[in-house]
Amino acid sequence: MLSETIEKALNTQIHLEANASMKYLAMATWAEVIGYNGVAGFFYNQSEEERVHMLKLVKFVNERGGKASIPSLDAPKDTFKDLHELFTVFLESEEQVTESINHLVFQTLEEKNYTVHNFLQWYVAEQAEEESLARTILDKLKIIGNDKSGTYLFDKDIEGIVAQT
Ligand code: OFO
Repeated sequence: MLSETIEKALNTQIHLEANASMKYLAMATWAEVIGYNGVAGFFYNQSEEERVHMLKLVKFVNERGGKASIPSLDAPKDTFKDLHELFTVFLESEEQVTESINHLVFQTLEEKNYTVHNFLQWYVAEQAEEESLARTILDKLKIIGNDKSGTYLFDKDIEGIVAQT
């Protein structure tokens, strides 16, 4: 069973994951229109992943005797100065999701709800992975700076990251 507090917190998480999916879709669109096809592929992929994260939560809440609430979504930012800003927004979004997951984990410990605690471990690991990926990409972009051929190669390179996921 889910307490009211945990059900509410899980529903907040559903909202965050759904918003992340839309944010990344807007980022994919921005990149695709400019011609960064590798980056667009990366964010289409991320958007899909976030939808899967959301669905996992929806099913879990419903199976545990709660009711998933399907949120209306915020309009995502869809214009970016450059790739550096794009990936900075990505990192910030992931940090926000991590903070929320950590708080949720804390709440499950307070309530001694080990079933939900256990379920959330997958999200804890996923967040660590996503944050470190965002940081690695930002480091690369810092090295590239304004170099045009470096940016071209970066866009090609990132296709490899999509292929691995
Ligand atoms: Fe689901 O928010 Fe990141 O991965």
